[in-house]
Amino acid sequence: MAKKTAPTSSAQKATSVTIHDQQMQRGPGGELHQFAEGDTPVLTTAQGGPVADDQNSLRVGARGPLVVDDFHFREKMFHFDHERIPERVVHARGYGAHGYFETYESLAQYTRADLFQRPGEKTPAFVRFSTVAGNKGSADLARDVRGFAVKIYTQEGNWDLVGNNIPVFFIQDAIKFPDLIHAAKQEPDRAFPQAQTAHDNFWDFISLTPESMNMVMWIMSDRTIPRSLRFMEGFGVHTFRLINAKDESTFVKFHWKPKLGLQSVAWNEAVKINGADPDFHRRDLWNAIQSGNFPEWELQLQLFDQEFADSFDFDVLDPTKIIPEEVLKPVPVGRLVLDRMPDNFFTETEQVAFMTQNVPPGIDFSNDPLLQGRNFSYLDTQLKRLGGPNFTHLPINAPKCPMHNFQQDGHMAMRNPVGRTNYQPNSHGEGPRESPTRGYRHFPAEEQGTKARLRPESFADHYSQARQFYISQTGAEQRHIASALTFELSKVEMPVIRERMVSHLLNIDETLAATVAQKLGIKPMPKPADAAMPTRQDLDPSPALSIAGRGPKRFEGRKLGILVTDGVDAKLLKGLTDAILKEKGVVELIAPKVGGVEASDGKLIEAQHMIDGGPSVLFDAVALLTSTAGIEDLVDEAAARDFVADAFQHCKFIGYDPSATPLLAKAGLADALDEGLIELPGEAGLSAFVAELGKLRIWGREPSVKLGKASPPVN
Ligand code: HDE
Repeated sequence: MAKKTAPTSSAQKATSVTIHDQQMQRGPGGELHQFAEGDTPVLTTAQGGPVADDQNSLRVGARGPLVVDDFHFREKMFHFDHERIPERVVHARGYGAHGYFETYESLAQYTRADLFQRPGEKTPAFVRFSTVAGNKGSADLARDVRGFAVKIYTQEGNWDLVGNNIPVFFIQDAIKFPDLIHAAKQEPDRAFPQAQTAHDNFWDFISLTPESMNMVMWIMSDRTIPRSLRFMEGFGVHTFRLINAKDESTFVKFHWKPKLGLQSVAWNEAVKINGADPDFHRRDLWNAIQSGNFPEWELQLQLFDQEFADSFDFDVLDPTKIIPEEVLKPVPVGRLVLDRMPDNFFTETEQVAFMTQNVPPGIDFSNDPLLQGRNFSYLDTQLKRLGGPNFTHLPINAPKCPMHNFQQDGHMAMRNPVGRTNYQPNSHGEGPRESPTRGYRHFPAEEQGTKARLRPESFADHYSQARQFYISQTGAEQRHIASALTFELSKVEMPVIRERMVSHLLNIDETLAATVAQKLGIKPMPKPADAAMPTRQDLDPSPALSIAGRGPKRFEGRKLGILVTDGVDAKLLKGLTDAILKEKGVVELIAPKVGGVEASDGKLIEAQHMIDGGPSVLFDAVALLTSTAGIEDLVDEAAARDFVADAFQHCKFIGYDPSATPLLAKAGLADALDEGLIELPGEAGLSAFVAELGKLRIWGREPSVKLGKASPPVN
């Protein structure tokens, strides 16, 4: 038996690796693999040639020039030089996961879409969440709309529902999209700010675009700073059509409702999370799925006919409007479960190509001008990003149902029709043919009118739903909107833009306008903006629009951070950990040293974070399980004080062992009498604490801690 030689180390001169027959094994496809050592496969070039030395380039003499014979070096470098593809022009930063969609009951009455026919059927899906404005490397907790793009691989073709976590949009006509995005992204001369709308260009465009006012209320609310991608709603935004086997149409709006409820962070917290963990959202999704806690959303449909559309307060084709859930109740029809992370981020999440025009038979478009414009745009963007027309050959984009057509060739063609016939009709009777019965049939809508550049009058009310959104929020949520507006506009240099925004706010809510104006120092109050239509005062609040109203009321899927020191009461720590796990929550320990602490029973307990690296912003609630001896070292640590002070100002529940009192005092909380500060030892303390955690936050505390200078007065 021949001996093999170990591969060279970087320090060594090149020596050859002997490949013996017995080191070759067959892979699943029958292909031969060479093995260098044990199970280690032999490194090869892209051509499959085995590589002897990947540490040293080929040269003449030890200190001589490199030579062009080195095809391995040339190929490796060539490939590296071409690793980047253009990032998405919008939604560049994103994170995806695989899963499935499961249908509850047959929807045959409304749609012939194959995935909705059979109860309990599971259809594979891929979801990509994203921010909009930031570049690929920007931080996760930017104040921004989140993309919620779902690709469902149905048996009759891929369905892409390319939605957002907000059900309305900024503009009514796709022709304004390039302007909106130019204004939102970094300003072109200075290339900042990154992933922020807090700058002149954005608010200049917005203040000159009254149709965006409803969306402005949504983006200034906590919806744009979600705690987790798992705690967000998703919306198809536009009105679509469902078409049944009799070619009858029902209008539909698509909603994804998170099983774990809605939750957002405080703005001051978002800013700190971006520093402490810029990958906060992707890490959270990764950890949840890898630990078997699969996030889940229910698909709910708002279904309506032409009669409802004609009688509704607003035009259902206007994407700056919602149909309140209290007016038209969404019907649950299935669930989306994410249960597998991609094997490779680039291959799947980066190369996935969503296109609004990907609809299977049974789902059709409405005349929403934004949707129609999108149907035109997405194909172009994929060509630019993925470099050729064959991006549907990539496994992440390829349908998972049989497919046949005569499209051929082009860059990177990975499959071509086989045989002589690559056209139809043909005399050979070969190849696929169209099917009028099974094929996609567009809804035969009657259309007529004069060709012109128009905006319908029915799109003219820009303030009524903005007001409705605002009055549907809790007091805390309203304060957050005022703070967000004040913060963003405080970054705007041109006073005229700030004043113009206040003029718009006057058409939405006078108190809101007055609060923002006062905080910005605007005097005297400007006049309300000219409005094409007066703001309706008769729209009822819609409780479904409040995040607080949609909280989970339980701690499931949330994270408790426990600050521990040497001497931590082992029984208390175990009791608390068990109670949280029972609630299906997660516990992470923060200690002065990441190596851990010695508990009261002498056992070593490892921590996940060192105090500097595990600030309380990373957790939904915190507990301080210290000992009298252990607390001494912590009291003077700025990171420990911030841990407690931040948890308090971000309105989190804080459970504490009495030995932590000096630290509470250092954080300025000695006299804080608050239902959210709970002393822990004893069964009663523990269960009271865990029971309270389901409330997630005590927003009522906020006015007393005054988050940042921009906080408006409590009203
Ligand atoms: Fe997009 N949008 N969009 N958009 N959009 C893109 O396609 C566009 C709009 C949305 O995770 C691009 O592949 C136009 C609304 C998501 O890969 C591009 C208009 C909504 C994603 C594009 C809109 C969205 C995109 C850029 C105005 C919510 C990320 C990269 C009519 C309903 C998908 C790409 C992913 C991506 C065009 C407006 C959602 C350029 C022209 C409204 C979630 O084609």
